[in-house]
Amino acid sequence: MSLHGTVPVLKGIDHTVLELVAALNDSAVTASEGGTTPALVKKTVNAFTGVSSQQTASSLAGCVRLLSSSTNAQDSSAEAVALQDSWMQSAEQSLLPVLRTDKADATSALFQSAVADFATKIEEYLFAKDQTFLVGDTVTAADVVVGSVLAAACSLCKVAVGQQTMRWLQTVDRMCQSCCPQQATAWMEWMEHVSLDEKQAVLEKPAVAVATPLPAVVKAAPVVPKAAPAATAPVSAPSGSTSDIAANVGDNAILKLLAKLGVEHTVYDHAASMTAEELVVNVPLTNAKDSHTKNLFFKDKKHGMFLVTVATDSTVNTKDLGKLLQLPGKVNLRLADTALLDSVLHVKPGCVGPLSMGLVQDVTQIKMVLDKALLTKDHIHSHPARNDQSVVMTPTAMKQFLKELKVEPIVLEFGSADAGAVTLPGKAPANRPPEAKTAKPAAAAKKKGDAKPTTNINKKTSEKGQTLLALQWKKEENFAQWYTDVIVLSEMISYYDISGCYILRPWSYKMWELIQEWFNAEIQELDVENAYFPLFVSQDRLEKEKDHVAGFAPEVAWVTRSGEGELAKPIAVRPTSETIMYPAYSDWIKSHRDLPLKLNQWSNVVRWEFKYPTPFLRTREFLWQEGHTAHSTFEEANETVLQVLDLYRGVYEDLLAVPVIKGFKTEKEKFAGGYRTTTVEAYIAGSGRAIQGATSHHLGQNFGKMFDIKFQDEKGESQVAWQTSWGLTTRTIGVMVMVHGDDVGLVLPPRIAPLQVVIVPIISKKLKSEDADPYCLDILADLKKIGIRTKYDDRTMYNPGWKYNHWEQKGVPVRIEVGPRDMEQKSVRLVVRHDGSKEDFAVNGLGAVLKDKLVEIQATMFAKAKIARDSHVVKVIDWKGFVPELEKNNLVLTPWCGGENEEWEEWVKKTSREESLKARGAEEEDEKTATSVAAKTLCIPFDQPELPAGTKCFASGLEASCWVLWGRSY
Ligand code: 87F
Repeated sequence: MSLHGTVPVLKGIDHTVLELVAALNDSAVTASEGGTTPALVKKTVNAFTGVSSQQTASSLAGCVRLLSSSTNAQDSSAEAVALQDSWMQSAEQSLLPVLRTDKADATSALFQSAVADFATKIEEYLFAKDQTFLVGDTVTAADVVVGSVLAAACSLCKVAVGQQTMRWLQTVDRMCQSCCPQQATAWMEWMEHVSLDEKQAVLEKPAVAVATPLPAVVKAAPVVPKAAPAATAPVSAPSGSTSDIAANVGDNAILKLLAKLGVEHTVYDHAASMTAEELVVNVPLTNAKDSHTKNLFFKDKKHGMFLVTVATDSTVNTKDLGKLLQLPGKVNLRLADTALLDSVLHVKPGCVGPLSMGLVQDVTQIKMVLDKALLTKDHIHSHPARNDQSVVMTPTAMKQFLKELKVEPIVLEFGSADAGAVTLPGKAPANRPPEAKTAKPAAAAKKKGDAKPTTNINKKTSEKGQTLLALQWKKEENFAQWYTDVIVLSEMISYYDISGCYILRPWSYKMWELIQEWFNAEIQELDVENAYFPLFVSQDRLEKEKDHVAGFAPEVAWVTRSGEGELAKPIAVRPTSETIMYPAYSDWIKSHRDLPLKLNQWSNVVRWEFKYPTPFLRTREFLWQEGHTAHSTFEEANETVLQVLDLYRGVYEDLLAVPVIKGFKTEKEKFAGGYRTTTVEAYIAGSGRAIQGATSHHLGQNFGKMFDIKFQDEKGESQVAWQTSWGLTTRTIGVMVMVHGDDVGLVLPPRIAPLQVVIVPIISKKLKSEDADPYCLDILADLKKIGIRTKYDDRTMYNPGWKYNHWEQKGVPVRIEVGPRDMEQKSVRLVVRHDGSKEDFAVNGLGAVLKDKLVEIQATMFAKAKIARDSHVVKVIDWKGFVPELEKNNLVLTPWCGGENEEWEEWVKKTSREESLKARGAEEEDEKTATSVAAKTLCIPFDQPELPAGTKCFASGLEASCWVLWGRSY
């Protein structure tokens, strides 16, 4: 059998596969045909010894394709093809995400679970063929490749394969042996080295970490199958080489600390487990006197923070904890949220443990509570700030560790719910191996009429093979978690180790560039020029006009050192640039001929906030544009303020398809340094909150006076300049995500989409990529020519289903599918992201159709968001109806006394907060929460409904002067 035809399918796969393909083409025969397969096997295995797991993973994917195309020759029934397709899809979905993560090393849980999935899929496939397919049949060169790769990958990451797969591997082995017995390869050695019985035993036993205390930090290391790979590794104690230790410990601050403190411990890897319950199931412990830990991090407004660590079979009753701890007065212990975990313990959810104390800057901030039962164990297993590893130590070592940190734990007795087995709904009892490891392949189970094997992993965590494939939270279920899922999964954001700082990946940065491009073109029309001012501001300058910074001072970040030395005077990092720019304005502006001066700068600013951060919405460093203009008259400045405000409306409504309400800020909410602040306010239905989109300030002459920005008018008289300032930040992007995203992921309005159209060829045995390529490339060229941001996804290692999912998560507005029938009919199928609609169109004239389609999508998305927003704006004329409407997630428009009656604004804020908390049965709010239940004024909308004479303010009962819009806000 010749494999020439498969070469193009492998295009884009790494060199290892190309090498394999070259070898296959050299041999061009199957093992059963008595060709050169042993040499091929040798080459194959050599290729996998010492290569990275990324290469292994991508090679596996290539091999799946090879196997599929070669097995097609044997069985082309619809059923076989469908099975092969589903096998391929599943294998690729499990392997390829791994390939794409930076965690892809052979010891990682992700890699292991991907290989396990791959092996399971082969098993399912073989079962589906009634145990005859490939077993005892002709062995193809592709089987040899897949077999070798599977053996190599399994031994690399120590995942055991199923019985049927073993039989198939043995058949492959036997065939190769009979063909050329002298050629011993690492793979064959492995095959011979471990008997089927042993492998079966491995299958029946769970992966167990045997906690043998070792003197040094030791980490499980991949066993490279140079000689005989250790197939029994899952039951062996963690072991590793010194270089592995260095490499792995080097990355982990806690492991480094343990080593530095000389605390005796061992480390092992396991499946990522978000909760203690999962750990118990995923990583059963052989020694009944060992225990994992269950950890709860609480915050109480009055009593501070508590890290509670108990044995997994102890129960913590939050209500009684205050009593147990003998806390005086009112106790309101609440579980800390992600942001607090991040800022104080520096860990992600699911990774908390007693060792987290090692990362805490000021341990006196936290009271550590330790379960007495843990101290009676032989060993305590706990996470080193990552939940796919555990550190094993004796209670004495744990105490030593805490002592070194100067942490004095409060030791308490907690009751046990049910000593021994913690059985969770749908999960295996603790003394049984995880079902995923022993489950019958789904196909086999189905055949026998069994119930579908239940997964042992909580829905909210990494399901095998789905780790990176789906959102874990629905938008309605948990909006904040959903948001985090969306921005991470769509590759917009990566987290960073400084709280409140995030990496903007190309997908989101491109959106910012599109905003910049549009905004730059618009401000150019207003004769605004771009410039750049320094990042730093001297203390003298910043504090010269104390009034300006007064309220903001706590947020200013200072540089106090360079290298080892202290700076003579600290310098501030710009939180905004008035104090940097206006002294220069004072120098530059002398005469009315120097006006107007209209400058804009694109930059980053730093505001060291202490409220919980939210990517894009509230971050310590953010990107923005800040415009600063100086004019000779009030009116001219006013015109600029309103022109820019309309550009902000344009960014939101026209680019981001997010409706906004324009208005004036009240005196209380305006920028204190200015005369009047205008704003655009958006509404986020998912959280029922409003958010300030951008502000444009009329500064009056305040800053002109402060910074001596004066000019001689035409009459030669000295005048103070009238100024404006205005800013728009990367918050725009977060608002757009929140407004449009759905339970699949991001949904992008076309004008802000880095890619507007993606072309996906439906490659199958009916359509080869070499045939699809010219067809799709022509479409690509046509669309690009007319300015549509288009990509042809011709990657061969991903199947169409994977690509659909990927681009949907990234929110690409339109997908073009090209299948064999489309090609025959010279058409394509368009699938629209925001509503899932599908329609076929002729290729001829497709560009024009798509141009219209994108405009239509943009308009429909805006209309949809506007309907959602409008349905949440209600009018209320008396106090009675106010809080109930807020509780319904509404923005509330009320008659307002305003003006000098500023104190009523504070009254509404305070009273609405109290009433809301009462309605919810809660006592108080965390002051750090970025999302208070109190109502704030959003704006006095420009667009005012009629206010009949004599209308009273809804709060004060005084004469109303206008309508004001209220809401809970970010
Ligand atoms: C934080 C620290 C120091 C906001 C701050 O809105 C100073 C400030 O002046 C500060 N946070 N502000 C107000 C910024 C006003 C204004 N600046 C130019 C804008 C638009 C762009």
